[in-house]
Amino acid sequence: MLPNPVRADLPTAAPPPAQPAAARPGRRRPAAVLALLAAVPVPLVAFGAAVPAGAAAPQHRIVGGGTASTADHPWVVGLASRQQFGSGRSGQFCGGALVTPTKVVTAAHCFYDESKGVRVDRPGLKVIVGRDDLRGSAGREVPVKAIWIHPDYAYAANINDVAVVTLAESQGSRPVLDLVGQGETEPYTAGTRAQVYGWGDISGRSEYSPVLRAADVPIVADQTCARDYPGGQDGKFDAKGMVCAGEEKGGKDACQGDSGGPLVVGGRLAGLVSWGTGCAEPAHPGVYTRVGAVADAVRSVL
Ligand code: 4AZ
Repeated sequence: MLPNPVRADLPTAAPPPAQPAAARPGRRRPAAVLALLAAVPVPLVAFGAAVPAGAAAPQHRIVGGGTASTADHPWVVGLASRQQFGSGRSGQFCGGALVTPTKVVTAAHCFYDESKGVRVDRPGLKVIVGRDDLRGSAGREVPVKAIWIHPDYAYAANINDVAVVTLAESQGSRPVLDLVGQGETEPYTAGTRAQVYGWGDISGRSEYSPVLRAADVPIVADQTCARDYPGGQDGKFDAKGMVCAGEEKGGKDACQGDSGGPLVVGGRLAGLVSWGTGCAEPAHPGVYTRVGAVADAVRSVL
């Protein structure tokens, strides 16, 4: 799920409107419901704020982990549309990873309307490079030349949720992230430590982080994830093209707004934030596009 677009009747400087937590379905679809709920905008006053000390434990734990820096992880980028999402957080709505000086790998669903399931333009799309704090102007906002969506991307089933964005300006010698190779299985061994990065929701209550965050999450066994997501309301896990990461007890996870962001194993791009039920809930780990399943297709357009 992407942050809600700023409605035309709201000042563009406003952050994405919040949704009532209780009513917000955990999964990023069906989003038609989300669109309706979004009609009651609540300004986010507590941007980046943690739950106050002594407050009752939230139902959805924060993503966990902590703040991170693009100085240490220079390949982490944000996708942004100030026109659509407002300028408060530089227009950020998804994450991605720089894999060559001109190519960013992200999720296909970042370019789909969540309420209709159709391909959409992101007006004035930019890739934000080298900016930890979205309230500032560090780094660059790089214009985009082309967007490739996996030809077999299936929106409703979340299959092949991968896209490649071509930058209009080369990032020169900026370090890039290598991809896990096609058919590799070792990076997906259960229990392997992985790191996920993003500026998404820190609480499951549409509190989008203004600063880059990272969490350390273990790879979940395919058979466990198949049990966690058997299909139906919670969505169906497909080990051919997906991988799960997170503690079975919950507590650390990717969330709304992190979509497309990198899941890194051993210093390589192993997954892309794709979907899941809620955020950081027990027995509902984050589901990622399995890069080892789409690496050849991605490489063909790099
Ligand atoms: C989303 O809505 C989303 N907890 C992303 C990741 C996860 C859930 C939802 C995983 O984009």
